[in-house]
This record gives sequence, structure tokens and C-alpha cells, in this order.
Amino acid sequence: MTDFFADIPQIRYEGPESTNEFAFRHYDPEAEVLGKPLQDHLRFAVAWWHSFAWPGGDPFGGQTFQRPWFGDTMDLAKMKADVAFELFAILGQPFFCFHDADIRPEGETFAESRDRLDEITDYIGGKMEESGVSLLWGTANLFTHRRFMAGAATNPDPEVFAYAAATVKSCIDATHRLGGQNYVLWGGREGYETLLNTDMGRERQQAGRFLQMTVEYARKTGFEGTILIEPKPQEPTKHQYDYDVATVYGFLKDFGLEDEVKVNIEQGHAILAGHSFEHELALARSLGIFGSIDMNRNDYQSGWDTDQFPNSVPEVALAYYEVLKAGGFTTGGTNFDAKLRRQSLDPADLVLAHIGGMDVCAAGLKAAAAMLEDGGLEEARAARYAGWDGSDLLESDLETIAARVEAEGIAPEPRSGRQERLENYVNRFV
Ligand code: XLS
Ligand code: NI
Ligand code: NI
Repeated sequence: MTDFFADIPQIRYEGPESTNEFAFRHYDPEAEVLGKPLQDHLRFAVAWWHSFAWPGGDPFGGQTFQRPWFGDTMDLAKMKADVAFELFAILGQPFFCFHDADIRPEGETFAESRDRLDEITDYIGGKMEESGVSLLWGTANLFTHRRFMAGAATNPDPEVFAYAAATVKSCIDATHRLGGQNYVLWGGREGYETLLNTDMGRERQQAGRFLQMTVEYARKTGFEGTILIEPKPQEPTKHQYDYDVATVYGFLKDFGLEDEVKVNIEQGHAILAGHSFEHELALARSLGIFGSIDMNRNDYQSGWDTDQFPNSVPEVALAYYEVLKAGGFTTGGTNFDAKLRRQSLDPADLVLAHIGGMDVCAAGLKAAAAMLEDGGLEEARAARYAGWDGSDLLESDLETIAARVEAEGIAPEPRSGRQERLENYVNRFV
């Protein structure tokens, strides 16, 4: 045991009336919603990078956090893991997610980095066994080190492609060994800073082949988890190839991977792409590639990926409505890809941030479930499209349709879209 969270109690559900800040008011893990415990609906995960590895920097200032485990030794990496599992226990968090760079210090050579990853994987594996906490997903950090400054798979230098491929192999191995339920690829620098030096067509081919190799290797080694791409339009690069769900779907189709790879959708990335979270979720659901979510929120004024903890029940409810409509999570879950503000220095801040996020998600999911059970939105939608029931129009052709319009004297009458009525309806539940 470390003493990092010394005075912080185990967080329990106390109900909406509780004034105890170290308690859940909405997240009752065992409570049944639509015939399933809330914890199995939400499948919460803590992100290792934001909660334990992020130093609190911003573009104008460096580290603000002074965690006792910050440093480059394996002993400190193990202390970080100890603290991580203490946080999971305090919160009752069932899952976590990591990048290789979050859990072990980089070595002098690739082989040393890989050995360190193996060593920390064993250490974390032991803690998972003791605690019953599981791995939602693992991923490779192919964006922080300077070797990746011009991309990983899409780099103009084939040696960087090779280094990235070897890194992904080692991260799939680690994820597989820890029983990870998914493996994520976020193309943090797979894009460009300027078209003046970029061959977009070539880079896209490299990215496609890289993803095929990743899928081939994962299947060959018997990794049965879901492989997920995480769309994001820009930041850190000016333009990223995994722009949004629609772009990723076109890419997967192009490389024959649409049945192999799904998407991990992040609230802040959806906003950066000029969409809403529920837009991205609804599209992924309708394309059959919905996998998992990175839950956070962006500041509406700042224009970048601020990765804050969610705090709006109405927004989160509409997102979970789409998740429930997709049939809920299978291997996916709710990963808090969210970090503290850099002035939030205290250990308690880290716990309270997660309590708030978990409660907002629980309240949102319950509201979404109630809306789905009530069926008002689905009825309204069905009524809006009712004219299509039994219609053979889509099997027809322009000439036949044109003849029919004249023969039957078709003259459509516009009808209300009822938006305000539906907004009022949603507000009854949130
Ligand atoms: C960054 C991404 C990153 C991925 C994992 O914006 O959200 O944190 O989730 O590489
Ligand atoms: Ni992000
Ligand atoms: Ni993310």
C-alpha cells in the first residue's frame, strides 16, 4: 500500500439525497436497468495516461503535478501501478486502459523498451489477479517520442514504419497477455502539417497496410478482442486521416477491414470534427462499426481537445441513448479519457473527478434507458417514416417512378418535423 490516497474512503452509493462528496449519488453498480446491472451497462475504465502519467503541462507551462512516482525507473513505474490499483479499488472501477509509454519508462533501445514492457505487464497482471480489475484496452503511444514527429505508419521514412510496427506488435502481445478486451489505434500523428511536403495517397496506402498487418498479427496470435480505430480530425497534426466515423468507414472499406475493425468514439473528437457525440455514435451504429467510447468533454470556447471529465447529464444521456440503441457495449466500455485541470493538485481531486464523471454517466444512462422504455422518440420516428412501410420505391427506377408520379397524381404535403415537441419530451427525462 502507498499512502497517496491515505485519508480517502472507499466510495459507495448513498443515493441522490446524500451530501457526502465521497459518495455516488447516481452510480449504484448493482442497480438493474433494462434487466442488467448498471456496472455492466457502463463498463467504466480509468485512463492510465491522464490519471497517472500526465504532468499537468500546457503550451505555456510545464509540470504542475508532483507525484511521488514521476521518474524514469522501473521501481517508480511499479509504484505508479500500485497507486493506480488503489484508485481502482477506492472507486470500484472494473477496467483500465493504457499506452506502453504510460506504464513503463522508455529504454535505450527497442529491445530494452520491450523488456521493460514485459516486466511491467507481469507486475500489472499480478495486481489484476489480486483485485479482479480487467483491461478494457491497450494501445501504443506512437506520437510522443520525436521519432514519430512526422507520423508512425504514415511516416516518409520506412524505418519509422518498422519501429511503429514492432511497437504495435509488443503492445498487442501485452494487451493479449493481460486479457484485454479490445486493442485501440489512435493515429495521433497520422496526418500532415503541410501538404507542401506530403504525398497523401502514399501515406494512406501505408496506413491501410499497417492496419491490415495489425489485424493479421492479432488474429494469428489468437487475440480475440475487438480492434478499434479512434477517429480524430486534427490535433496534434493539422489534419489527421482518421478524421471522423464516416472517413474511417470509407478507409476500412477501401482496405477490406470493415468487418474486422470497429470504432472507439470520443466526445471531444466528435466536437472537434464539427459533429455531436451522438451523431458519431448514431452513424457508427447504423454502419455496424460501433465499438467503445472515450468519455470526456471539450470546453466550448477553447477549440482544442481539453479532455475534461463529463458534467452534463442531458448531453451524456443522448450519447447513451445511441449506445443502448446499438445494443449496448459488448467488448467496449466507457473509458474516461479525461484529465484534471492543471491546478487540481490534490489526490482527492483525482478521486472526485472520477466520482463526478461516473455519476453523470450513470444518471445519463438511466435517463436514456427510461426514454427507450417509454418509446416516445422511437414512436415519433416510426410515425415520421411511416410512408415508407411497404413501399417498393427503392427497388424501382427513375422512369417507372416518373410515370407513377403522373399516373397517381402524387403531390406531397409537407408535415411538421416536431423538433421542439421532441426537445420538450427529452427534457422530461434528463
Ligand atoms: C487523444 C486520444 C488518445 C487515445 C489513445 O486525443 O484520445 O488519448 O484515446 O491513444
Ligand atoms: Ni482525445
Ligand atoms: Ni481517446
